[in-house]
Amino acid sequence: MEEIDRLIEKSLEGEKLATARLISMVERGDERASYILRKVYPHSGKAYYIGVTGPPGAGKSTLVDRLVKLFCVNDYSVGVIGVDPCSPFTGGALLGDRVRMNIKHKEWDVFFRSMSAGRVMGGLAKTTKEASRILDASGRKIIIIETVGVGQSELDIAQATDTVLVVLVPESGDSVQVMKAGLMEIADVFVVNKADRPGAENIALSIQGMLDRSLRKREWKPPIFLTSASLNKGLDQLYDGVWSHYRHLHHDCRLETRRKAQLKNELRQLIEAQFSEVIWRNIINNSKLEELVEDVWEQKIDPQTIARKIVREQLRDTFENNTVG
Ligand SMILES: Nc1nc2c(ncn2[C@@H]2O[C@H](COP(=O)(O)OP(=O)(O)OP(=O)(O)O)[C@@H](O)[C@H]2O)c(=O)[nH]1
Ligand SMILES: [Mg+2]
Repeated sequence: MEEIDRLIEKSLEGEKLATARLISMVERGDERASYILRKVYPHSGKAYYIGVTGPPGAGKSTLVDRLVKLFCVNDYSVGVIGVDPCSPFTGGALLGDRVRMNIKHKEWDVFFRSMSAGRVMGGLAKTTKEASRILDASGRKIIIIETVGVGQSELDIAQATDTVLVVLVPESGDSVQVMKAGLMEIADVFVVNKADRPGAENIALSIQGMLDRSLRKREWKPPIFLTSASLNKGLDQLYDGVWSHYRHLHHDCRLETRRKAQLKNELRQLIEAQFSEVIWRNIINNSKLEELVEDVWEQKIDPQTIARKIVREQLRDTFENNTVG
């Protein structure tokens, strides 16, 4: 048996080290990555995916840490992926998180992994999804993905998980800001953390007000929990709240609908990525683009026509030479 097959087999049996090695390969864009993903895919899809997002420093990691413990106490195997959308230079904090969590959970069988933009080849969202599938196939029943809610990352987390926890703090400011961040739309469960500080009730009320005023018809009304992760307060209620969303998803094929919508998006992105790779392969190699610019500049041809022509030629060449990978 090939070494890679042995590694895959061990990971599927739940061995942590093998799983970690597979994830590393996928992360750095190893040539065996697509083989690995093809082999593990049929074994994935059994885990419950939970996303945790919110502003920097809201207490997400502390909260995840507490939730992990509750899942472990209840005999669930857990995998955690911490996503750092920032550059490798600011990635130090996350590594700190991971180490801290690892120490706390020495007694539990938890798989922790951090992903940072600086290390990952081929897109953080894509790699996070791939890594979580490997974890899923390795038998982790609960997969938690933590990401800082800045910009695109919170939308990505909604694309990759079954239940999204949006963590806010009393300082999160007025509700308008919450809405601007796009967090309102993706939240399945709201958490007002650091409830030991003043203003927690107020922010909970303004979230509630916004939910009530929201025009969108919702099958699920996102509950709001007040927690104090560092003081271990409100965690049991939150834990139950997460499971109630899980139960909601298991009625009327909602989970299936959600995951299929995610798959549709994923496929669209992958097809687009492959398509543009095929299109650009030769054009970039031949530095043909400059020549085309000259033609357009001299008004020999218009941009629309040339773009269409290029795509047509490129696709024809690709299929005739049978170079589609
Ligand atoms: N007062 C108070 N502090 C808290 C609470 N939860 C977490 N903290 C503190 O807030 C700080 C940030 O906590 P983290 O868990 O690292 O926050 P985070 O959201 O994961 O941070 P990033 O991943 O860097 O965005 C730490 O010093 C925690 O001890 C809480 O409920 N109350
Ligand atoms: Mg964190």
